[in-house]
Amino acid sequence: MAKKTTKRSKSSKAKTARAKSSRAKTARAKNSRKRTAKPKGKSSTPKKKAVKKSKKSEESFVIRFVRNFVRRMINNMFAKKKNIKLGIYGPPNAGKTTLANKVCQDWIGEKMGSVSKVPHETRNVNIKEEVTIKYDGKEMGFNIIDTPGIATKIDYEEFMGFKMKNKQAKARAKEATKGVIEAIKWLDDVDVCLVVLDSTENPYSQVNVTIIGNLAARDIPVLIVANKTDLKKSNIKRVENAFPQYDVVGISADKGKNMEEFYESLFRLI
Ligand SMILES: Nc1nc2c(ncn2[C@@H]2O[C@H](COP(=O)(O)OP(=O)(O)OP(=O)(O)O)[C@@H](O)[C@H]2O)c(=O)[nH]1
Ligand SMILES: [Mg+2]
Repeated sequence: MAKKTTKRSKSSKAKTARAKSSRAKTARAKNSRKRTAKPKGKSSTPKKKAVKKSKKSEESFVIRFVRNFVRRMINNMFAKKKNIKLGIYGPPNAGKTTLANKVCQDWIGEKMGSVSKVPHETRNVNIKEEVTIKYDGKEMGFNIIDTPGIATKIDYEEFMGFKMKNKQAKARAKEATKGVIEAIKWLDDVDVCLVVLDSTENPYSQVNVTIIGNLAARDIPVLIVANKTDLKKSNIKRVENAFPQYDVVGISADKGKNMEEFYESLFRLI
């Protein structure tokens, strides 16, 4: 019995010692945490601390401002200049591609697409990117978008009049129809627009009114180009009277006539 008692008291003594030492450890740890969190000394008075804090935050604000300013400067230096998306719209055969070619030849020395007296020569939207045009000391970058001619009716028999076989004429009509849809879809993506009209023809057509009405509804700035002024039947006044609310410039894209005034009008538009 006595042995048992001694054993129990020994183990309970050991337990008490372990508990004591663990309590001491916890207390030391608490103290050390306290010391780290709140250092004592003269400089720790609340007022001085607040001044230090505000100085620190002022400093970090200045550093942040300078760092962001430098970052913005670097980004601007290397940022790609935004090109203006210039849509070229109009009825078939008005000379849209001839004008696109003239502009590209003037500024990048290359052509954009094929030209033909057969309507609907352009049946896909063609884009020439990053064409820089200069006028009167100013410089602007354009993505030139040449579109298929817009028509309300496409008849394959019309192409057969240009010595095309039935199958070829039907295929062209199908492609031309798709092209019109593609051109209309692209209206969502253009920033400014040239509407090219054949100045020898009646401007009051359903197609012309639909194109210009569509652009007006979308608030897209429009310059009307009365093309083919080299031809005797050309009548710029008639185009101006048909669309009095728009700037009209008369040119011959084919002969390169009045291109200076064209570029001036284009820069005025933007
Ligand atoms: N006389 C004259 N003919 C021109 C002028 N511009 C274009 N043409 C002619 O008009 C025809 C049609 O020219 P395009 O440039 O293919 O016309 P488009 O508007 O692109 O036609 P689509 O692609 O069919 O919609 C071609 O025979 C051109 O040579 C011009 O200023 N004067
Ligand atoms: Mg064309």
